Amino acid sequence: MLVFTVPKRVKQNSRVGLAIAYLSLGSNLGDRLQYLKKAIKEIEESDKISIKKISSVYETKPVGCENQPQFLNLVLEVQTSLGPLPLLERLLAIEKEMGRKREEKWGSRNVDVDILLYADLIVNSDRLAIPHPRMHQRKFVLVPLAQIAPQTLHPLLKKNVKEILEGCDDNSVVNIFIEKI
Ligand code: GSY
Repeated sequence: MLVFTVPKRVKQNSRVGLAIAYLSLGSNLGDRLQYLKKAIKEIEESDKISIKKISSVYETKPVGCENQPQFLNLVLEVQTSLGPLPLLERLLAIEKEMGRKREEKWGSRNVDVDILLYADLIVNSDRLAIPHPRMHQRKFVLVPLAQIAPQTLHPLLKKNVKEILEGCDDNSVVNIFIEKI
């Protein structure tokens, strides 16, 4: 069952039903930059999603799946009139169109797209957890997110992204690979 908890007024423009969400993109197979570019294009061309900000691209060591190639990671700020689940469906469809198979949870991937935050919603369901349950522990997420949204609040931790990054004890190296994709 889908449980939505709305801690306070949903930061959504109720007249037009628009929400700001943050997405994490990663690739560690083949032409990683091309895969990220293609995923960005697919997201931008999606109905009801528009991209507002794009972080730099960072090269990062794999976390949780150590014997794998290095990742390229970035974060997008999007505005969407899709709810969290329809947004997830659209992102999964893009991953699938781009050839991602999700059989292996920690396997290499040509592209992976995760929802980090969706307005100030808290979602806990079998299919979706928002905020992303590990985002506060991962520098490969926090560094690009802090670049484009340092003041954005994590609705569970009640801290902004900059504060979470400063307190994060992941000491993996997250280097800029290219400033502007
Ligand atoms: O959760 C996204 C996939 N992923 C990544 C990633 O995107 N970047 C890094 N550095 N490590 C990762 N481990 C996994 S799983």
